[in-house]
Amino acid sequence: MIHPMIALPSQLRDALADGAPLVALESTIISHGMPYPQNVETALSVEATVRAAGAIPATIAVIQGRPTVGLSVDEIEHLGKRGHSVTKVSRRDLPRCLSAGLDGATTVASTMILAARAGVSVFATGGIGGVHRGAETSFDVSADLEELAQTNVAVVCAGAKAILDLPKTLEYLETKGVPVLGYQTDELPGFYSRSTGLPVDCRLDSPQAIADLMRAKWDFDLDGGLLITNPVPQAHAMPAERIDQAIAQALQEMTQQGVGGKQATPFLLARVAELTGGDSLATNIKLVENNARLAAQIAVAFSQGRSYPAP
Ligand code: PSU
Ligand code: MN
Repeated sequence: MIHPMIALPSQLRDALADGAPLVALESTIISHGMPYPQNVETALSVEATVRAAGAIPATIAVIQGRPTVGLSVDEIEHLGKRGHSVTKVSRRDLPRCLSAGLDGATTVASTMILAARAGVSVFATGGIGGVHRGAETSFDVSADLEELAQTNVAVVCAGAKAILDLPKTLEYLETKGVPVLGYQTDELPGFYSRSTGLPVDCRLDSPQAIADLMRAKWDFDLDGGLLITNPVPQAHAMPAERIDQAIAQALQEMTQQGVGGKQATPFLLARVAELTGGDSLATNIKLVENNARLAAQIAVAFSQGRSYPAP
């Protein structure tokens, strides 16, 4: 069940053997998604949130070429301090990172891969990557979407990042057969804001109902992930016009400066944080914590075994 190349601390190995609820957490959000020291503070508070909700956190990265599930505080601090100088590792970057013994911060896509190889079924992040605006000319579609199509992990997020083309992202997920669930909402959340006016395919109101749907999917050998979208709490949401304006300016600057490829998402997140005077960063931190709490509740329900009626 656990891939032999995965490194994990013995407490996590024992917890997995006991069927305890684990929640995977990514590391690109630490190195590339937020500035130091807020990135490290957030990574640690997110782990504490998972524990408080009764599950066990496992932050994931590649450490000196070892695919590692369950980073130490020192390893989290190391990735946070190195920031953009750590390699951002998605699916295509994993082989090089492993063969050269490098450190790598894992994106949603590669975190899903490592989680699945360790037998962790639930993963909390901020927002997934998706289809970028202008993808019809740039072809920029995040590898996160292909991973959701094929790897059996449920990803809890606050929607796709608002810097993206959300209708196209939803179309892509539909084509790939990825269920997009709304937790206590009928609408796709807008990451920094609570709603987008776009429908999710299914609203579910309890962690148990989500755990049941996950189990039914995988019991029937429908391989691939699920997207569980969880709106940012009202008290921390940003007004849509304010954030949209900052995103529009950041996108324009990105085009002018010729930024693209794997730098696109980190550039946009950092620029939007500057343009909003740090408000988008504060919202980002709150929504990740909120997702960690829901992911822990889903992991607890999922660990209790099948509760939907036997077919
Ligand atoms: N969500 C955040 N901040 C982030 C990311 C997600 O709140 O920094 C990261 C994730 O690791 C995601 C990546 O997988 O951005 C997407 O990058 P790209 O668009 O290059 O696939
Ligand atoms: Mn991309």
